[in-house]
Amino acid sequence: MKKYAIKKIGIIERYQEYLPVTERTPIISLNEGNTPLILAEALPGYLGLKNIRIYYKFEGLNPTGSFKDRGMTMAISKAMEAGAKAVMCASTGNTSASAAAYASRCGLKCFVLIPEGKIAKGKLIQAYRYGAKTIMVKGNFDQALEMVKQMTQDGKITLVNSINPYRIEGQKTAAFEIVDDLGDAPEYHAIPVGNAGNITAYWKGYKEYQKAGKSETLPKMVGFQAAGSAPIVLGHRVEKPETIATAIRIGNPAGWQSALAARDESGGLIEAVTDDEIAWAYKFIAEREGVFAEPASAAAVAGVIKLARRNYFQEGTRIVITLTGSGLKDPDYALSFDDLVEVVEPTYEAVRRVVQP
Ligand code: AN7
Repeated sequence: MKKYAIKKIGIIERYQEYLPVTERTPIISLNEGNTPLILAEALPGYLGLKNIRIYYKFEGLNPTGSFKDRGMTMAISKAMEAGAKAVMCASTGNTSASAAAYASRCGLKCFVLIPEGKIAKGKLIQAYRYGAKTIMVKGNFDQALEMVKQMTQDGKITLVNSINPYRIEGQKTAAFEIVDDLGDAPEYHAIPVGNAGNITAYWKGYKEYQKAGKSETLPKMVGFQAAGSAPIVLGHRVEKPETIATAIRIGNPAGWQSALAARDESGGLIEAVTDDEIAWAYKFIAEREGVFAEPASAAAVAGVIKLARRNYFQEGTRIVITLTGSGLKDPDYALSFDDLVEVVEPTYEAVRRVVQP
């Protein structure tokens, strides 16, 4: 058997010519990126879509289990280059997990502000165990972000939320990977929208890659918010955002304007999906596709289902759905569906009764 050298590189090394890095930038990486584009086997048939291929860009397979690692390798590397000693973010969970991990790798102090009681347990565990100072605020993400902006204003602590432009730079590489895999951009790109950094990043990535001659076309960006946290759809701030998809429980997104630009320049849309629609999509992709993503990610799947039902997608096209985070992040939500669970006595007869091949 032929032996291959094991060399797995992160997004900065892979795409450095498209990123604001120099020889002086220390690369703080956990080999993020290079995530699979998984062909949907069940969803097109279920929706009665003929001649349309759907792919899941499964970002749950990044080192900390979400797409945030792409932006964080950039933000932390640039912070180190600038001589930072500490970083800080507000988070619905995934940003804090990622910031904590990358900061620990290079000895930076890390402070995270999270809404008390409203972040998924897996993410909370990560912030703790990667060693971040974890501060729970008795409020929501929007309030936490406001605090972080004030705390980092004097420049002593570096802000690593997606208003840090290096975050967007790193995250745009997901679009590059999709074009590299498909040979061109897909016709549609579906994505959940929370603070609206990622939709901004993908659109930037697709545009830059087209300019570089790597793709001929650009996708329509179709973004989805949770109905109880849908400021962009409603056209006004939501003071008390609510949704079971806690990752996108955000009422005043920092990337609001750039999300509108992505929507309008691409000829796409941003719509809302209900928690029931999210729950249905969440179960479908796990139970029928073997892909376990968190509820916020399922919002994009729910959105594609909704659009397909009104014949939005043209035949002969490709849809890429970004599944932003791993299903393992939110065990409480996963266990809230007990429809497949049976508790039995430890006897052959009892087990036999519930095992019907
Ligand atoms: C799984 O971690 O905002 O629209 O603080 O964790 O770029 O905000 C997370 C957002 C989608 C929305 N899916 O992305 C945070 C945070 C998952 C997420 C989003 C988030 P943006």
